[in-house]
Amino acid sequence: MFADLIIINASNIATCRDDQQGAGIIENGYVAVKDGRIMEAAAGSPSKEIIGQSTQIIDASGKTVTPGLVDAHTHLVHGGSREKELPMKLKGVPYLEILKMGGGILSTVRNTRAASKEQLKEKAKKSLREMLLNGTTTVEAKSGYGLDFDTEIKCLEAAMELDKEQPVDIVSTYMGAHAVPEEYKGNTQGYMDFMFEKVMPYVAQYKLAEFVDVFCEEGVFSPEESRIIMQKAKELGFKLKIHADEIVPLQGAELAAELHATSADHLLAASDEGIEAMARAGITAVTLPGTSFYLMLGKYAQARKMIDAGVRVAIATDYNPGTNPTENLQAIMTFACFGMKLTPEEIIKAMTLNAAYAIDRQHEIGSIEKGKKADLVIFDAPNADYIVYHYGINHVDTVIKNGKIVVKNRQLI
Ligand code: IZC
Ligand code: ZN
Repeated sequence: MFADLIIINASNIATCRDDQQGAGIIENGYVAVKDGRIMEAAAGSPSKEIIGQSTQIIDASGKTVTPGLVDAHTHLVHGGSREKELPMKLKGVPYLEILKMGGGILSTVRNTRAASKEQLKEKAKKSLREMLLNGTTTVEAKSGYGLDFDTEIKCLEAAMELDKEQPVDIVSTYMGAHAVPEEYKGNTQGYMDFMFEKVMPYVAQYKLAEFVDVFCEEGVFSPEESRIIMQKAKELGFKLKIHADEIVPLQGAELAAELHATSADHLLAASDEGIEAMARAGITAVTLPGTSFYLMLGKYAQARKMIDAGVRVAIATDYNPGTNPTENLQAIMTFACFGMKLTPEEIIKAMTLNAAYAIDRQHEIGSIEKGKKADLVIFDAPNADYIVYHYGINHVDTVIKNGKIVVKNRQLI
């Protein structure tokens, strides 16, 4: 059987397979693709038997091949931006204080409500292009800047349409529990009832989201409220995520374990017991070191402790207009390295296979092994260390999505 496409002479191939140490590096090898799937990957050169007349050959001499990057935590669809909050941030006004004053998330809610679906799509499409050029082939996208029925649905529909209109795969999350909207100020219970009665059943019925996420944080949703929201989501058939222990320790990691969430995200203030509970329950930790940097927290999630405890650790951007406005996972690699002291191989695996686990796509994407989707990135870098070390620039040369070249010589095609 002839391959459709073969990447040859790759200096390094990070297979990111579960049964391999580190990132499962193959030196000087090739990757063959057939019908949009990985056919084989090995050291050396492909056998003549799989090279036909129409087999496309890409020479990756001096380059590194990885699975397509998976960004497992973003707030992709939103209106406006928040650069006007920079002076306040520099004066030291805390994030939760800005939110309390009606800024932060609530300012983005006003901009998102005012935008049309087409405007939101146009903005998100720009971000998706940026992501793809930087090597991201699958992205998780949360709603949560509408909060009212029409705007939440508008944002989820925008994500669903974008999934079909451009190459990056989108996995949707309903995050009505991102903040209590101004019209329900002081009436969190009323807002929860509204989500339970009006929004969540609709989102479930029309399959507008696969996950439900909750911002469990002081002054936002308490652990008790978060538990109720997550239980309700579970009853409706959603899989669960939680913004847990980001700023104030509230035993969010323990809650994720108790309710068997797919992932718990942030976790800067997670307790040792919470980490142990996550390991026992098999919850993927999504760490967001770009957010630690951008909020100037001087503190990162204890990724090493989590790994040692047996927790699967993913790394994502948290792309959003407030706490990490970047689509670029490569920049986050360097923060992960210096902030969380992970090795480049651990970081690549955390942004591919482990990130796939965080969105329940581990059987389809995240590693270079026979049968998986042929989502691949060729970095113009001789090894994973180099990508992380030479930071702030884009090393991506070629991106292959479902076996087709979608970025070539750093350009979208
Ligand atoms: O817009 O501030 N943490 N949600 C929870 C965010 C950050 C996004 C935002
Ligand atoms: Zn988030």
